[in-house]
Amino acid sequence: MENKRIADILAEIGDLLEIEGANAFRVRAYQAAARSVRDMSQRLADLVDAGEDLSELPAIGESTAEKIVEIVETETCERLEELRRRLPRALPEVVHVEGIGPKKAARLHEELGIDSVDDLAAAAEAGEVRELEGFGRRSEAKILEGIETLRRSTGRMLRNEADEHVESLRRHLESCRSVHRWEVAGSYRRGKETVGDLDVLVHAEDRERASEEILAADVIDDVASRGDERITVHLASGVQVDVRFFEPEAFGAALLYFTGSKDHNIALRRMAQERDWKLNEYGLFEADRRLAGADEEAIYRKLDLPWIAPELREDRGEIEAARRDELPSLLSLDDIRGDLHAHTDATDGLQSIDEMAAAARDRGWEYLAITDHSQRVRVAGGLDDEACLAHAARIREVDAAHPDIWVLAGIEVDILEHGDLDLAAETLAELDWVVASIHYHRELGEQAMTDRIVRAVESGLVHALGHPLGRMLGAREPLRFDTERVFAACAASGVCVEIDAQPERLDLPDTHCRQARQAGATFVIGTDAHRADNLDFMAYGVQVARRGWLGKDDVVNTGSAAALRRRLGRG
Ligand code: DGT
Ligand code: CA
Ligand code: CA
Ligand code: ZN
Repeated sequence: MENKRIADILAEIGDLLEIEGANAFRVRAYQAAARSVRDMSQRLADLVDAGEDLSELPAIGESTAEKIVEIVETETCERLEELRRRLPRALPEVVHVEGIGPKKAARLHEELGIDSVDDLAAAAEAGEVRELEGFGRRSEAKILEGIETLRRSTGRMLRNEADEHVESLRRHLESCRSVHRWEVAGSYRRGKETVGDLDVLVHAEDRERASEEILAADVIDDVASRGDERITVHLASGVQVDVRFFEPEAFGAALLYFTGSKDHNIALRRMAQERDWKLNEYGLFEADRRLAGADEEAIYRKLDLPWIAPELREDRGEIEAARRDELPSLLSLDDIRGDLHAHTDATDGLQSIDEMAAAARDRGWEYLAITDHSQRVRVAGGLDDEACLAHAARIREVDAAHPDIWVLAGIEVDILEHGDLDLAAETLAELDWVVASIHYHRELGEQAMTDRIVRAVESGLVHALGHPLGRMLGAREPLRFDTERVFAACAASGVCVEIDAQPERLDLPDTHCRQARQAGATFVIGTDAHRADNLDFMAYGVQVARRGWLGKDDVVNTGSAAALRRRLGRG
């Protein structure tokens, strides 16, 4: 049982309780617990097996802890089954459409008999939704857009979900005595922001035995096909895993082929053909003679290329760059020396300043900026000027108590509708680090949106533009604005462009990273952590940066605390 499924069940209970009009406190408790579970880096099922007290975990109370144990043991929970018996089955599905909360879902069900996303699409297309009080033409159009986004994303996992599955597979494959070597290829290895299925390559001398061992995994739900070369299975979550067997002399060629991307492979194969060679998943061949195949590097070398990092293999100019020996020297996770975007329990985070600081220090980082929300974000208990300054004073106390890490007093200040900032200039000037982000008024025209962001960037009060596109993968479309103008403004004003590393955001996306770099911008990778173990999201941000061709020098938080102090004029 993986964390994601536990989280989905808790979230569904919360949604159904809200539809029923249950006490708001209880609804929020389930939603907070669901989010907490979803972002947790440890496997809850392991903690349950070990008999740990789950109520010690952030946002998990005693009754939720009991439910989690029940879910791990029975794969469901009586509370959920009971709610489902009373309420229409498909409501939780409808709630996943952007702009539809549990209340609206309940009304759509009562008044139009909508029981599924398909029903909703049909009703919206027929113009029935706009007739309902409180919906209207615009929200009908938004619903259709939301359904589009949802449909496009179905079947793809976020990076943290993919990691959870890979971790389950790793535990199992390492216990299979006949499996001598295994690697995950495909989009997972290329570090793509979402992953469709997992492509696993295996070397085993005795394939028959290895297959038996592999198929004994309890994470495997069903076996779709089984042959001598390849096994296809589905995990309980529905994720497909293709396992392919290769011999050592072909393993590098297989890794290259199945890492892709397809376009990168095609370009390489063309280079081989120009030399009258053949490149496939078994090797690089001249007639029947294998020129290379055991490792990727040798194949690239034969083609007169240096090894190309998987994150770059998208046929976006990497082969040309490799040929000219101009591949970027990519950033790596070890280069990161701090995080400049984190929340605490002063707003919608789950842990204290002290706990966050200790966790950052435990990762060997030299600094951490605490950037809670400003007042406009009411749902998160955003801070007004007075509360912000009081919070800054507390952050500085914690900083003084931790001589081994610099805890910066910061804020994630909202960019208001016309580009004003949500806190007074005098307040912001008191702080060490200001991230400016958009959370509301997302529907402006492109011109107005561009002006708004540029105005905030040019205010002289902000250090970073937070999650610039404002997208949520599979759930919310990006804001529409002139990215070129905004990145140029960031470059000119010395405002860092953030790569928000939350797996559901990964914002900026890779292609925009390249565009922003072209415009001369500098970057910061922020975890946007809402709890201590979210600091691990940094790895996802680094992956995006690598896919965006960024090097160490492009990213501010690869510098030392001393360098950051100098940059901020606090030397
Ligand atoms: P995904 O799973 O949708 O996130 O994306 P990928 O890139 O993992 O794609 P997938 O799983 O369909 O195939 C894995 C790799 O196998 C792909 O990146 C390149 C290689 N591959 C698959 N089909 C072809 C093909 O028809 N031609 C070539 N050259 N390569 C292929
Ligand atoms: Ca794949
Ligand atoms: Ca595949
Ligand atoms: Zn934010």
